[in-house]
Amino acid sequence: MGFFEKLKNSLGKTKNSINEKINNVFSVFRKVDEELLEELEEVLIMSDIGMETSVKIIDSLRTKLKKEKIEDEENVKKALKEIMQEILDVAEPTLNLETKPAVILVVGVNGVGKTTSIGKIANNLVKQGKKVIVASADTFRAAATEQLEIWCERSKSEIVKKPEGADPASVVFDAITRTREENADVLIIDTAGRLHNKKNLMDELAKINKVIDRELPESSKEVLLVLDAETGQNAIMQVKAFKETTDITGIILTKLDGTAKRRSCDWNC
Ligand SMILES: Nc1nc2c(ncn2[C@@H]2O[C@H](COP(=O)(O)OP(=O)(O)O)[C@@H](O)[C@H]2O)c(=O)[nH]1
Ligand SMILES: [Mg+2]
Repeated sequence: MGFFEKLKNSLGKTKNSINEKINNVFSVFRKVDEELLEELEEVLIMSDIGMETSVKIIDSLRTKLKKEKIEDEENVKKALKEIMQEILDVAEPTLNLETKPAVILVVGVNGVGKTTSIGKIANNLVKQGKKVIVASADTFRAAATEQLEIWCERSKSEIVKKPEGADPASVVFDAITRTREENADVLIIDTAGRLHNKKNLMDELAKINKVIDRELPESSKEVLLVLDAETGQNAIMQVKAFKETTDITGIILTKLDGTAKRRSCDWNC
């Protein structure tokens, strides 16, 4: 993926316009001058990168262009890319998946986007050539497993499931067995998120964690808490609740596109 492509993807709402706007500025490129730098700064600010960061990026660009005596369009673009890459850190967020197998446990309340995010992660990992097993430990509703199955088909990863109502930790146990048999690279675990029965949910997660730690003590383990970007204050409550039982290693922020309530295929296909 090209740099601006990555940037587009990481900026949610602004994604369609930034590439175009930067190209527009360069399409009338004549020479390096304050006007050019101001226009670029404006594009960045308008693209929600934030005033402070935008100013920082352009200040660095100004210094670099001067110091390295860069005057042609191509190298100005290149310098801008490098600086943005450094300051925005738009490289793919890296998961610690050093061991084989590695485990990703995905937690969060109902409807935040756990299953959807798992579909995307599985897809990315498979594209990188990894073998992925997905455990459907949301056994609360049969529909949850069906939804995950669709994502697994799309991403070409294998699902391990049990009938509705089965013990989630036992699904995880089976999935670990399957991961070993298949010599898979990554095991991703989908979990239930109903909070109206918080104690049950947390007990369930504790049990899942126990199985992972017992069966795969040497494995890298990411515990990703999924939060809906539109949740506001309640997100803090959610972090607190999950932190009690699980050592969260990362957060997935969903629905940054601001179009919640649409069905999965509308925004992703
Ligand atoms: N607009 C938008 N919708 C999302 C996103 N992630 C998930 N959804 C939708 O939110 C709903 C719940 O997602 P799901 O993955 O089933 O959540 P789960 O209950 O945490 O597994 C579905 O309709 C998804 O299509 C996102 O990033 N943007
Ligand atoms: Mg789900």
